[in-house]
Amino acid sequence: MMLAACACSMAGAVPPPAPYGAIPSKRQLARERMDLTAFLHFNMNTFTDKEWGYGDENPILFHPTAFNPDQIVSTLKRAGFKGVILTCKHHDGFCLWPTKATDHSVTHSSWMNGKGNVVKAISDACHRFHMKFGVYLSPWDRNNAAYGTPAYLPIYREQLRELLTEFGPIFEVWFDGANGGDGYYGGARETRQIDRTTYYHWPGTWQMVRRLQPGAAIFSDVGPDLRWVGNESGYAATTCWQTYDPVGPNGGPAAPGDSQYQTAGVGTENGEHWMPAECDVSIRPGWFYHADQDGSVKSPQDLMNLYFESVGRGALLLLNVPPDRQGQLAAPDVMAVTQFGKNLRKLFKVNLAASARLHASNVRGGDSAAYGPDNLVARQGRSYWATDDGIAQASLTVDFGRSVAVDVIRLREAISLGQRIRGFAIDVWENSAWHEVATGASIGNCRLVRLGTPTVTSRLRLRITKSDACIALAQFGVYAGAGLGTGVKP
Ligand code: FUL
Repeated sequence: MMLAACACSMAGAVPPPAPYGAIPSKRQLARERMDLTAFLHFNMNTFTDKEWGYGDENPILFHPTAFNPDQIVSTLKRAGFKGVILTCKHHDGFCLWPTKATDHSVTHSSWMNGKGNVVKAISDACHRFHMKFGVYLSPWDRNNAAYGTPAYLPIYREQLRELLTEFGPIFEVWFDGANGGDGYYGGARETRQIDRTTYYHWPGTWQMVRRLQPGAAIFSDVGPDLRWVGNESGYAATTCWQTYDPVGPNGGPAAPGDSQYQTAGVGTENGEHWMPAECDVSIRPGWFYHADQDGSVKSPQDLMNLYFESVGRGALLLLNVPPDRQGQLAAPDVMAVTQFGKNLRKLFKVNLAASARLHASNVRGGDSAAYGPDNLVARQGRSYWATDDGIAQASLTVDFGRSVAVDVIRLREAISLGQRIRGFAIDVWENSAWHEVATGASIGNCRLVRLGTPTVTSRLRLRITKSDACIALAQFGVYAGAGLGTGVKP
């Protein structure tokens, strides 16, 4: 008894690693844990077969024939998505809820005699299916007569206020970067340009989000919580830092619309701001549903590749699955996301490292209970393997005790302590020697390594080759490809 008590108090005495550099806020941490979310591009364009409406569309055209929010949300839930973001207003200005801030909304649609409310229906379905709900409210409004003048800002903010106060908790607010150009503008039919840095008073708008929905992550080209990855194809750079310091034109402050195509995918190593990348991509060629694209839906294997190139590089995947004119997900999309979800679950079902013997070359303070490698395979909790201060290179050996087919390795840093690791390598034991099979630089929230060629081995080794502070790794997973075309077929 005495001894056990003594060991406990000694374990408690080893202090945790100090955080390093920029660290995530609570809302960013919660958002990063979601990994996979869905975008719903569903609005006027669905009915006009367009991608960008001009703003002069007659509201009566919005008329889903069999709107079924439960079908949409439950399909995505079953496939493993953790939340959905709805295009409550796209660039054409049509609002999917009965807003008081413009007449251009469902109130003037023939659908449900003007009594429909898509935002409420989808957010209610999300609550029913335990999915999180987020909103996209296009800053650019090609319908509104006031767009381009100072009178538009209060209108935009009022729409945002309604969205943030009438539909329960919001997990993400998506601010698009497309800004100004030609449009209907209340009948003026002209081109209007705005100064994207000053026009929307972004700091004030973001403050409003903070006040009304403190848990919501704010996305834009330049954060502040999540950054655009710089492409709409769904991939992050192979090395993708969680930190990013966007720079505006001429070195000034950066605003949404200041697309940083070249730098956003990589981020800023050791940057000042924690701002992980989000990869938005559509399951179809377009963002909105077009019947003639039913044959061009991405396959489950395409989706798996996207997952590896986004989530697997420390970014988030926001996959657009656009409802059709009925107001449901179309059959090819349902099939693709459902199979993708099954494949994902199958792939990550058994962590081979959980039943292996793990040995770390260094354990912080020698305290295995608090910082030992077994924490890497713990199912729950926020525990991690950590090394002593000053130990920035270390190795972890995984002994399976038998030959196993290995295809995918998943690493996660303890990101609440910042992004620390700058280099790693994976070795497999073959012919009585270690052979390096993969290397990388960034880990962050998640790093997936596909070994590519079938690898049957009894031992595996992870080497952290470079870290800016002592190592704090939260997860080490080893998975067989399960015949999913990711490599080994066991
Ligand atoms: C872009 C928009 O212009 C597209 O229509 C779409 O909404 C995409 C997600 O963002 O900037």
